[in-house]
Amino acid sequence: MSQKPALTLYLAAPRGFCAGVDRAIKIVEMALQKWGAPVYVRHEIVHNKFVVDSLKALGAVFVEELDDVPDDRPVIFSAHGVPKSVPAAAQARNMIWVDATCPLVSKVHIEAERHHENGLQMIMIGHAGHPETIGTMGQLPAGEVLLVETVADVARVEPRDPEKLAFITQTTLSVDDTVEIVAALRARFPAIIGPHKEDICYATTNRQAAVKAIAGQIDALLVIGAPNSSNSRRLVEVGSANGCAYSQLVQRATDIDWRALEGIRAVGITAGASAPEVLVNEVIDAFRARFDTTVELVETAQENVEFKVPRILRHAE
Ligand code: 2E4
Ligand code: SF4
Repeated sequence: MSQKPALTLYLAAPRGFCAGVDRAIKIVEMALQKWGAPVYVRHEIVHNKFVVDSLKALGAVFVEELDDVPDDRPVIFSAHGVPKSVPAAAQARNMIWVDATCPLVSKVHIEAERHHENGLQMIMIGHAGHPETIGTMGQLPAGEVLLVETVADVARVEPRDPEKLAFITQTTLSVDDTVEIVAALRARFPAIIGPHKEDICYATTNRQAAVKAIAGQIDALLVIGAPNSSNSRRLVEVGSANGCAYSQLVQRATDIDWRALEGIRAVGITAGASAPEVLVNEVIDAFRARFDTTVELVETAQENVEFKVPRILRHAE
């Protein structure tokens, strides 16, 4: 008989890679096939060290600025999006560039432009300094997009004309926190125009809903993801806010604090949109080594979204 303590792992679904991440990684792999190494990538293609290291091994070179890329090598822009100035600079240098911005982020860029053409100033709900926020704000001239991060920020923001305003959001925000920020915006600026709810994407929404479904029945939640991954960090917050006090971000199995899990009987596992399934399996295996583990899948939605890679990388049909 097994001497290991019994433990149930509730495996959230959907979890892990979304369509935008799948596409972005595929773009780097296909670019390496088409042009050979090195292919440069501006910023981590997605916020995951394991993914980045795997692509480095194939010949991708990751840099933070376009200035760090030689004129004669292809460059890929990360899934988070880039300010307009970046492709413009690549064009001016006659570089080959491929935009791996998730189409759902590009959709927000287009929304911002459309509002701007209609004479509206924008309020963006997002996290300061995050590459997606920088990229989206960088679609319009300076001063045309004002950033709010919290309900308190809404009281402080000073638009040019409260009658000519629209709002947009980052795609990876907390659904629940954003409801409150949008309500505060609508209360202070009744004329504000916006999307039906916000611009949070399907993958963010589904992963948060799956965590909510398990949070009440677990003693601990482990979110596999990176510290710089916004959507992964939001999953940790959703766990804590919905009844699981011990919610932790782990990059992989070696990050698990086993002493903190002593005596625990039910653990939830999920993964951010940039975290590969091999790391989920690694974590499950680490549990199996220490506990008599039963895995229960808790599936709250099914996803079948797929995005095409840019034409420049498609094989002749
Ligand atoms: C682009 C947009 O934005 P976040 O920090 O969550 O990015 P990450 O790379 O972790 O996830 C993929 C992604 C990329 C999400 N939204
Ligand atoms: Fe696109 Fe959403 Fe995935 Fe971000 S989390 S890459 S917006 S599908």
